[in-house]
This record gives sequence, C-alpha cells and structure tokens, in this order.
Amino acid sequence: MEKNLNISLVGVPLDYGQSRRGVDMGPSAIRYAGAVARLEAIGHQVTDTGDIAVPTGERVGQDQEGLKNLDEVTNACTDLAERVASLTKAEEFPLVFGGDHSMAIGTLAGLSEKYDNLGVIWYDAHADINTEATSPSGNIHGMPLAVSLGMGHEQLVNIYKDGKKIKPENVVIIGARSVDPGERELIKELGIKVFTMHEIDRDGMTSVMNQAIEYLTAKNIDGLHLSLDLDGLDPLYTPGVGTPVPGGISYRESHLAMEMLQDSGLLTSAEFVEVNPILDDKNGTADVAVGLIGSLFGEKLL
Ligand code: B3U
Ligand code: MN
Ligand code: MN
Repeated sequence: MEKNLNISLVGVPLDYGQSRRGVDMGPSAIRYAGAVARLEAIGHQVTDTGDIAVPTGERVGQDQEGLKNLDEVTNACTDLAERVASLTKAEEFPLVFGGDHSMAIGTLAGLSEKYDNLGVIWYDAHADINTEATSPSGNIHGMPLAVSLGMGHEQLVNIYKDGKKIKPENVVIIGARSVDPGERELIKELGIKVFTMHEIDRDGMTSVMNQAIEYLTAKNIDGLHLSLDLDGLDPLYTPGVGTPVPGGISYRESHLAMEMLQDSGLLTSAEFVEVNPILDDKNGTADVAVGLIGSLFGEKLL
C-alpha cells in the first residue's frame, strides 16, 4: 500500500441488522476518536464523504420471512453499494465505518463493480455466514458473508446487482469462536479458510497472518478487502460491541495483524464495524478502532 493514498470515508449509521440500539452511532464515535487526523498524520489524503442516509427515530422495521428489518437493511446496503462503487471508479480507497455488520453486503456489492476476484479477510468472533434458514436470531448482521456468497434471501443476494459478489475460495475468516451449527456446515461445504482462536493460540498471529496472506496471494486476487468486526478482539479491549464473546484476539495481536496487512501491500478497501457507543466505556472501542486504522494504514512505532 502506498503512503499517500486518497482515502474516502463513508459512515453507515445502521442498526437494523441486529437487535441492540446504539451501533448506528458507531461512525460518529470513530470520527470523534480522531480517525481523519490519524490518517492525515501518516501522509494520506482523506475526504469524509459523510454518512449514508438511514432512517432514524424509533424502530419501524418489519420482520419478513425470518429476517429482521429486511427492507431497511436492503435500502441502506443498496445506497452503500452505489457509494462504494463510485469511489472505486474515482480511484479512491474506500474506508467504511459502521454500523452493524449487515452493511458489508453493501460494501462488497459495491466493490464487485471493480473487482472480479476480490480477496476478503473477515476479522470477527463470528462467521456471519448464516442464512434465514440457519440463523438463530433472524439478525441480518449474522448473514453478510452468506449473502455475498450468493446464499440467503434473494432480496439481499440481488442487492446492487444479481447474484454472488465474492468467491468462497477467496475468503479468510480470522478470530472465529462463536459459530452456529448451520454455519459450520456451510463453511465445510464451501471449503472456506478459517483461522479460529485455536489456530491463533497454537500458531501465533504472525504465522496466521503469513498463512492468510500467502493463501490469498495464491488465488491471484485483484484486490483485498478487510472487514473488521470489533468483536473479533477480546471484549477486555473492545467492550462496546453488541455481541461480545470472551477469549478473543488481543490488542497486540490485532495491531500486528494490521501491520502485516499493511506490509503485504495488498489492501484496497476496509471497513470497521459494530462499534456501539452506548455499550462502550468512554469511547474506548472507537479509540481501539482508530489505533488499528493507524497500524493498517502505515503508522510506525519508530
Ligand atoms: N451467529 C449469531 C450471533 C451473531 C452473529 N454476528 C454477531 N452475532 N455479531 C447470529 O445471530 O447469527
Ligand atoms: Mn460480524
Ligand atoms: Mn461479530
């Protein structure tokens, strides 16, 4: 990755993909924690393109066919896809702040306009590969990977353009420790590469990231997207998330992972999601997000 990228920020104040209010304030919290200044200090050009319009106020969303707030999530993801597609067309580096993880359906749909063989790193406690048939909750933030792979409700699968947006062999999940039975089956069926906490504990983050980068490089990817859910980290460091899962990736391991991604030179877009200021402690989770953004975009300790 170059040192002077043209980075365009997009905020997605979306909380319809899950059941706890507050994650819609994530983009503001990450901005308030100093994201723009941090990136500019590294030498990047940053344009904040503002937030996608998401209806606010008391929740009006309707459940449909086992999916919560299907139309609201569809609308936000459609708008986000269009924004992301226009940014890549303008040779801008899209950096998206969430918002709940259902928004990744929109990010990946937009990226599919430019990239035919996109690599995806999914940094998360969860696999987010449920469909409405396997989901224990009906929350769409547990489904974006399945939807982007072409599985699930057709209204979601056909957002922005019809069908799947990414390939299963180009996806690497890192940090998984809460995987539902239906997700486990789909992961095996599709042969998706997963580094659970077991591999991180056993081999260390250096080895895991080297393996992930080698694996994706061998797929001849034409771009690399990082989808980072702050609940991938241990809730000790990022308590401000809707579904914390103990036993997660450490602060140091996460910085190392970001630095290794920077060193790979492969990254072409990123999103940081699930920051929920209502559940947070003094905006600490947004502070961690901004620290990780620093490492990802080339901040050096010395
Ligand atoms: N797998 C569960 C829980 C979950 C997924 N993503 C988050 N939580 N953040 C589900 O509801 O799909
Ligand atoms: Mn997630
Ligand atoms: Mn998660």
